[in-house]
Amino acid sequence: MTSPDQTVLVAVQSKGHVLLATHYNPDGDALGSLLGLAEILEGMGKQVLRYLEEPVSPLYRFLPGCGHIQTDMEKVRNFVAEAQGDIVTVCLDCGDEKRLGSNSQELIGFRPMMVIDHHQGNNGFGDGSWIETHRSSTGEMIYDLAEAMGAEISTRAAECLFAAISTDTGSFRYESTSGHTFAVAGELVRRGVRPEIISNHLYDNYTLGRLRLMQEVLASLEMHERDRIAIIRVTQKMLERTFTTMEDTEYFINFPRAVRSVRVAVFLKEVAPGVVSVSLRAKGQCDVSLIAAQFAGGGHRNASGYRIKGQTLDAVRDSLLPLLRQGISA
Ligand SMILES: [Mn+2]
Repeated sequence: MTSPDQTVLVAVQSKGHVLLATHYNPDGDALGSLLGLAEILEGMGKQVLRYLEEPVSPLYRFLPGCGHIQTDMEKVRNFVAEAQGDIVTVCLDCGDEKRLGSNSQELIGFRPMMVIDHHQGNNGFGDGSWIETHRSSTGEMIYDLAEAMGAEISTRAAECLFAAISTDTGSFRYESTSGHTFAVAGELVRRGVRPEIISNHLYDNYTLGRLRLMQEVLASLEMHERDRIAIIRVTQKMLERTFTTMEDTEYFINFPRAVRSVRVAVFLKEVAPGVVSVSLRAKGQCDVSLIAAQFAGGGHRNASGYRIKGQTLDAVRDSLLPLLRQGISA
């Protein structure tokens, strides 16, 4: 474990108002870090605004503090104005300023901005940044930030951070899961987290529609390169037929990834008409962050993604396959 960057630490500690933001389409780590840090800062007597571009997906609504999330930029502007300079913006789990979403330009203007993240290829936007790519999750870093500030971590905050770490490590299974990750998780449990309850919410709480959607998505499975590349897809039609949303596809990619022969699993998502989002998950040597970077995307060595407009799912697959072939044979 390393300690938090001093600029980030001092900025967060010294300001009375904190604006928190994360990437669009937030995952468990993004939300858990944001909500956990919000609880910690409020415990220190600070005014906090939890900003998200869109309302929280039902999957994560059990997280403490969800009800305080603001999606209205007007509220953000007022919060900033009322702070009269006694404010810092903290951007969490977001590797790139564009991933802040459709209001990124305006959010970037709320200075000073501090960045706390573990994504490879984070370009260090902001006035101060604390980026450690070997970390399991941003949630783990928030725990260390709280410790460094001498701040109390309530049960509510601990629940948020535990959910963040659990989701970003695939339930403490991925390569980035370190001894320190387990130590932090242990501390969070000591503060009142009940892992079985968090896991119930995260992993045993799905709708029947999601199971039917899974049926359709898994039926789309294609195997390439002697079963080393697995590709699944989801279309808007599938979502309509099963009364589900794109959020219901979370973790689907783990099924093809779990096949013994598979080196890279790909999930093609028609997120809107003419817009394809691509998720890549690798096992072993293939660095899929390099492949995503070729399409202006980003991520980690074993998990990355990108977006393409104006192409069919088949065309996106066809442009990706040659790079994957190279990646798995490198
Ligand atoms: Mn993360």
